[in-house]
Amino acid sequence: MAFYVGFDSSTQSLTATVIEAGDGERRVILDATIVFDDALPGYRTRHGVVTSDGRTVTAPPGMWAEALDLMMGQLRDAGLDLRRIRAISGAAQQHGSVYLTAAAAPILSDLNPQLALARQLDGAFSRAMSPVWLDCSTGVECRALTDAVGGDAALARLSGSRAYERFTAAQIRKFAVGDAPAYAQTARIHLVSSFMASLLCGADAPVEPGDASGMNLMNLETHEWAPAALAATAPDLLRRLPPIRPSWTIAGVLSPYWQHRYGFPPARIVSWSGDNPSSLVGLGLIAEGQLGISLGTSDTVFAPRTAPSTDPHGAGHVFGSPAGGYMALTCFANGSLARERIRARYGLDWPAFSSHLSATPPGNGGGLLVPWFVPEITPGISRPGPHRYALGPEDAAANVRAVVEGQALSMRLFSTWFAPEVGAIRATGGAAANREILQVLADVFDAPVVRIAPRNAAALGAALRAFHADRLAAGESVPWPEVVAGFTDPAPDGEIRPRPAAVAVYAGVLPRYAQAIAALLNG
Ligand code: ADP
Ligand code: XUL
Repeated sequence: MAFYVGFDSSTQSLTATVIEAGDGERRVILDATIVFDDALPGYRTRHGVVTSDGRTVTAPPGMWAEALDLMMGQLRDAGLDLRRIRAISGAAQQHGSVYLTAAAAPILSDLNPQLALARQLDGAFSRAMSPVWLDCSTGVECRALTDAVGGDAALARLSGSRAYERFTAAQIRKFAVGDAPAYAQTARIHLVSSFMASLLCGADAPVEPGDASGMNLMNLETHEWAPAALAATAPDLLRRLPPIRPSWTIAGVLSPYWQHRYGFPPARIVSWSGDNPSSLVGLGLIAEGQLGISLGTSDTVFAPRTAPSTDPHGAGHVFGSPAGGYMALTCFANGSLARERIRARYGLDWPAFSSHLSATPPGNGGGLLVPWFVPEITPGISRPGPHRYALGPEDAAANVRAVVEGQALSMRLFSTWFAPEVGAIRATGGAAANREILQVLADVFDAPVVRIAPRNAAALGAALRAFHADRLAAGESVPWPEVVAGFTDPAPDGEIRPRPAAVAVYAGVLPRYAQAIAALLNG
């Protein structure tokens, strides 16, 4: 049977998930991760990024390329029968952008298999560092875009979101205005996703509607670049953007570099998507009704939607779904980074963090924490600072509970616009390994939380998308429920049920937490 590879090029790491799929057995056969800070220390990232002035957050695109090269070597060495790989796709952190010179296209199409990939990319980048989703340095650019397009509501109707600092339009504008000569040298602006796909095909890959809707540049309904948004962003932008093609587009085949360097076959390369849209597929959320929560570097809450209706309060997004239709999403910057701040402050490892959660009561005896350790996306807070209420900073256990409760309450509060009632939650991301954290989510949302067996839903979603697109290209349209069947079923020990007494406590805490946030926003 055929193998399909899915990558997840996320903030802190690159994961590859290989599945076997077809008519018979369906299983995950390999799952490998390269952590950027550990494997590639020469790039001097911390948690995969470089933060300069607290607001400008970037990453070196050469690091992502080098990680891909390392990972392809690991797949070769894993003892897989590479010849059975039929198609490859991927997911990447959303919104980040990669700026290529005119020299990039010939470099990518003519890579020397004797030499490492990253060494050959000199001259390919017109912007050395790529802005990533944690960046919040583009307030001025967001205002200019909003004014030009006719206000927050008009931009949200057009593109699925009001202007956001991390979205690609504002980042492109900052570069075009701040470094016009380098912008003039830019022949192509890729998303991280389409950049990675281009490395695999050795040619320019398209973007797809799921990830393109994180740019503030695409008309969400027609899936075309929106002329008004392009004009308000930067001069002569259209020719610098890749075409938008359906998510199941075959972007090309694996280039000779990978074939000769590692012995891969000319597998089909399917358009890469964003990590959240890909997680939607990897969690099996292909029909309305269930909620997904990803506890990665960011925390995100999302759900599939048939209509593109946006958040009336402007705090969330609507993206295209790579399975067709739409998805609603709310994103929090203070996810794992905030949990790790608390963990580091009290010198805890994850088991000790979990023990503190188990030893403290739901509601935390009234102690609350609004966990804005870094500038927050939802709600938009540019001046960070955690805010404690009836909570002493010296009590490690109470602070552990408070950070997790504050995050779960925020997730509940800011997802009611698309999920007023929650039937069940499917969880993924590094922190979904932590049962005690998931228990707090189950109690706050009053809904069971299930995990699926594969660890990384974004990479699994990419492998499933590769399978779907490969079959489609061969003339067989496999319905999505069949694509995900057998891969996204709840893990045997996976379900965490809400506890009625805790649910009642949180029903009382939620309005208090909402008031605290409202006061901070007004103050
Ligand atoms: P991303 O895909 O955004 O790079 P991941 O989904 O891989 O991030 O999650 C990485 C994070 O998971 C780490 O930064 C760490 O904080 C968190 N993590 C890992 N194990 C645990 C655990 N047992 N409990 C809580 N958090 C954990
Ligand atoms: C979503 C977002 C983050 C990144 C993280 O809008 O900004 O979840 O995709 O990888």
